[in-house]
Amino acid sequence: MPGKHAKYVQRKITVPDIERAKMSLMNPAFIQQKIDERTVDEAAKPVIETMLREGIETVWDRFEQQQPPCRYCSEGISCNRCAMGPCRIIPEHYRVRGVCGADADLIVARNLLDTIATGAAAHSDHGREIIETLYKTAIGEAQGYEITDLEKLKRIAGEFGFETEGQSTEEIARQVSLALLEEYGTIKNFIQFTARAPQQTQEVWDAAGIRPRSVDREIVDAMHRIQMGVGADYTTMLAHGLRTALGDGWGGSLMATEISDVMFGTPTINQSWVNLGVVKKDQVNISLHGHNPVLSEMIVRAAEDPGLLDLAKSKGAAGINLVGLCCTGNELLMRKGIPQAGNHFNQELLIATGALEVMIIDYQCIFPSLPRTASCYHTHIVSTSPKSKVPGSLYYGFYPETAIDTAKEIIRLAIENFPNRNPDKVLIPADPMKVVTGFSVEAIQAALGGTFKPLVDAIAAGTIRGAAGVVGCNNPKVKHDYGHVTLGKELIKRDILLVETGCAAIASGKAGLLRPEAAKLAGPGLREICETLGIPPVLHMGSCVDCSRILVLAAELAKTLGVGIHQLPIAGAAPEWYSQKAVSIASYFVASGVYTVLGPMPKITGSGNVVHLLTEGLNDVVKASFAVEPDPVKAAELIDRHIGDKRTALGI
Ligand code: SF4
Ligand code: MSK
Repeated sequence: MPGKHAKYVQRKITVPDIERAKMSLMNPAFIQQKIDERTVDEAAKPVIETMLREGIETVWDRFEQQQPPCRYCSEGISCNRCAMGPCRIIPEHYRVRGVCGADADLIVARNLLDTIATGAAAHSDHGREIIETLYKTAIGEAQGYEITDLEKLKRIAGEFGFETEGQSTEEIARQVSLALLEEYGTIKNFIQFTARAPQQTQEVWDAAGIRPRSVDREIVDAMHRIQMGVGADYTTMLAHGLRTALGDGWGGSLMATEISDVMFGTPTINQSWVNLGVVKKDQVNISLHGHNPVLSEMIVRAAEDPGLLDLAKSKGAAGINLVGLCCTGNELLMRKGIPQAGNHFNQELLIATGALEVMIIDYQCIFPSLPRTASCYHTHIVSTSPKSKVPGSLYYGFYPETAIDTAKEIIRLAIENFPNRNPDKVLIPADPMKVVTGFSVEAIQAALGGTFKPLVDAIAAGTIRGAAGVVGCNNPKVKHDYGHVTLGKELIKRDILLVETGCAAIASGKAGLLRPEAAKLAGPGLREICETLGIPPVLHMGSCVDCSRILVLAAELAKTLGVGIHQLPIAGAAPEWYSQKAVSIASYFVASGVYTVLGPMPKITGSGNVVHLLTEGLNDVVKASFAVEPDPVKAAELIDRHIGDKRTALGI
């Protein structure tokens, strides 16, 4: 296979802290303290213990090695943007401007705009690849793909004014995919899907001058502004950050979600399992890690191939077990009920179960060090995207034209690797936790009887006080899953319905909050609604790009109520965020009118003006703002108070 390269040969992983941990084996209290500091995920704990004892490095070890962090970088007042620098703002040493003359406000705003644009680009480029696959499917050049949700495809065609009557499915798909690809650089000066927002929200954008003109244009404009000698006013830099993020939320991400639904099916409510216990001792285990369902959907199909199942049996395996990780996993869990091994900080631990034959990665949120971890086991890391070739992995370039063939080749590699498993190293640490998933906007609407009115009525009556979108990642600055789970429990207790995506949703799943039985942890109103409908109090809405589903849901609720999104008793939260993508998500939530509370502090504290603008000033611009609260109990109080204020303003 062209481009493939040999598996990384790993020297023994040794780092001082790990060595200390190994030496402390005689001190079980040391090991226990480390585990307790690191996670609340019960299935993860025995695996972390094994990795500590074996001296296998994890994200937590690397985090400890990086302490203490640079103060200037942490506050956002270091700049490495041009060759006159690097520069730092150190007021106590009279260094109040970089070499070019940029002050703290500008340096902080410029760094933040860079971060937002990076996140928006990642989501949107992912969306573009899915649309390109739809186009190739339409013209007969993609192998194994089909159009699954024709109704949604026609609905989108209608939004662009295309006639679908009498047209073949392929022709509609061709027209829609070309129209969506054009949205990346459209000259009509607005992104079509922004028209899905309530009129009042669109008016806010137009008054602020932040309705996105096209996906790529706002990202390129952001890159232009952060070039030395362009953007000089922190306020316009931040306003452009909101515009860029809106191009992600109502553009790149929403297109990714919609076309993934068209191709692979709009999720419906279904049941599955999560945590590291989904790995099976007697089967060939393959994990799918990353974000893009274009690859993983084909792996799912290829894994059903009778020839491959026979091959697995001939190697002594009872079958082929696919498990998800991060957002590729979320996509499969939502649509296919494929079990999910965990979220971001479970990726190294999954390898350390010793029972994983292959970890397939596409892109985003993948630790570049995974081959180092895998070298301690028999696991192969298989990278598949030319954008994300990881040194030490086996590279199988994945392209829609040869999708099924490549998928089968990777599965064959996993099967051939099964006999190399060392049974003495296998550690399947827990029984899997049941989850109910698949809450697309359409599935929620169907569960409510075809209209959002019952939900709006329940909110108006106060049975449900409001809703919160809890999203985002894991970050070693927060104990793994503690922020998500604590915030979730605190909010449902207050009769606030949760909609979740990404690693937040999986944290809730592992903690049992995605089961209808979790209704007993909710306040009386929410509990009653959940028990009547047989749904959990925390609804899993999908992957990171599916935060766009939360926007669409908010838009539908606002339209049903006849208000702008900013008037709804809703909020957003990202208690353990780490990624640039999460910054873009939080920014498009706020720009769409959703008050959003972050856990870890963004790198902005070096500018009081920027902090003030983001936490207060934006209320005058987009009628919503950010807050930062690392303590999830206090974050719940902030959200509760905000929802109370919005209810009062609505007179409900
Ligand atoms: Fe320094 Fe200005 Fe260059 Fe940044 S852009 S490195 S602040 S001279
Ligand atoms: S995977 S962006 S760690 S949610 Fe989408 Fe999780 Fe955050 Fe990645």
